[in-house]
Amino acid sequence: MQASKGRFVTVILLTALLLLGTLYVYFGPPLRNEVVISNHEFHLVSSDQQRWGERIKKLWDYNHLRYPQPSIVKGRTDVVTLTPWLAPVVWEGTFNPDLLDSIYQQQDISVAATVFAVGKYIMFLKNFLETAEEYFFVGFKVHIYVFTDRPDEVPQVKMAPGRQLTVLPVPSSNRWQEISARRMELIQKLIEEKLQGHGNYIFCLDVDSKFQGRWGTESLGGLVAVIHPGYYWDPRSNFPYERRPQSRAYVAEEEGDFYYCGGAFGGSLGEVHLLAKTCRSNFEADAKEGIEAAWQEESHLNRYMWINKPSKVLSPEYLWQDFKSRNAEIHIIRFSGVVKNYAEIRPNA
Ligand code: UD2
Repeated sequence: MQASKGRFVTVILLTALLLLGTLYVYFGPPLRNEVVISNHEFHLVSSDQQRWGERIKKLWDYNHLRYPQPSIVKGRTDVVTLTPWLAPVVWEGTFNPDLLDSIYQQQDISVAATVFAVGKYIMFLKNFLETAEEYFFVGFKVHIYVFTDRPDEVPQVKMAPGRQLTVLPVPSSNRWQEISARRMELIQKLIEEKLQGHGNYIFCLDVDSKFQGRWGTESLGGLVAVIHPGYYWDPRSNFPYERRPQSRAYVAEEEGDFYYCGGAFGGSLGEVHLLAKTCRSNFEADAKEGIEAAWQEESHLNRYMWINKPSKVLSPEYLWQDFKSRNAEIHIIRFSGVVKNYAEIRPNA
């Protein structure tokens, strides 16, 4: 009886010792410096900088490194995924959304979006905002700036924590061309006056559109352009670039890479500021000489992207058109222009 009691106490003591040893190995002071992964880079961190909380977080963070094995010999073969200047072209199936999100979550990024709803275009705003809640940078800090001449008609849309909306009044106009083109000036000013130091990325989007699928961290880059859904099978001589050499938006027949959308573009605040400022000043200099480019700011944007190559190109998944049937290479539609009756909604025909 006495002997079995002694054995029992020994077992208890050994178990407690083993438990303490395990805790010490995981959470005790390290014997040497360690490599930890932070913000996508490897850093040597000295042992005394480590705290308990950080260690637990680190063990947790390693989970983001568990994902399916990537391959360089298997993947999408029906589309081109790199431009000739080696910018990625983003298509469904070319990225791991969870991995990308976990990388950007560690950087605590915030994303601004601009949308213009002037005159009757206010009718598109509700759908735009509601679908953005569902698909646009879900789980990240998002700040949507709505430019409108009808602030009272901005719909109340419930936004998730970390997401917010600011309404900025703008004057009405009798010409849709002017509304569309003035966006560059207002985006330039917004970045200068409100966004410097208050965010990382910005996207500028058409309001007569809706989100239908994930638009997230895979789209982030320095200068980001979206390929227009209407022309990507065409030779560049067919692109609706501005073809008059007098215009600052001019692109010659044998020039140009892709035809990009005016309805969606973005990137870092610095890059988008430069783009908006350049397109605005070229547009205004043209106007002084009595020229308006074929597709207003879209023409100037295309000229800009020809000279200053985008660092990331988004496939037409990122701006499809609802009136078009989906092509075979489009596995998902993320954002699309809704069908609209131009004569009914524009202030001029
Ligand atoms: C294309 C572009 C658009 C712009 C335009 C040329 C796409 C999908 N769309 O579309 O971005 O480059 O050609 O100028 O690439 N707006 C108002 N009120 C108005 C008129 C326009 O708020 O009365 C705003 C609104 O945000 C709209 C945007 O300007 O989404 C562009 O106007 P649009 O949609 O009428 O231009 P559209 O369809 O010709």
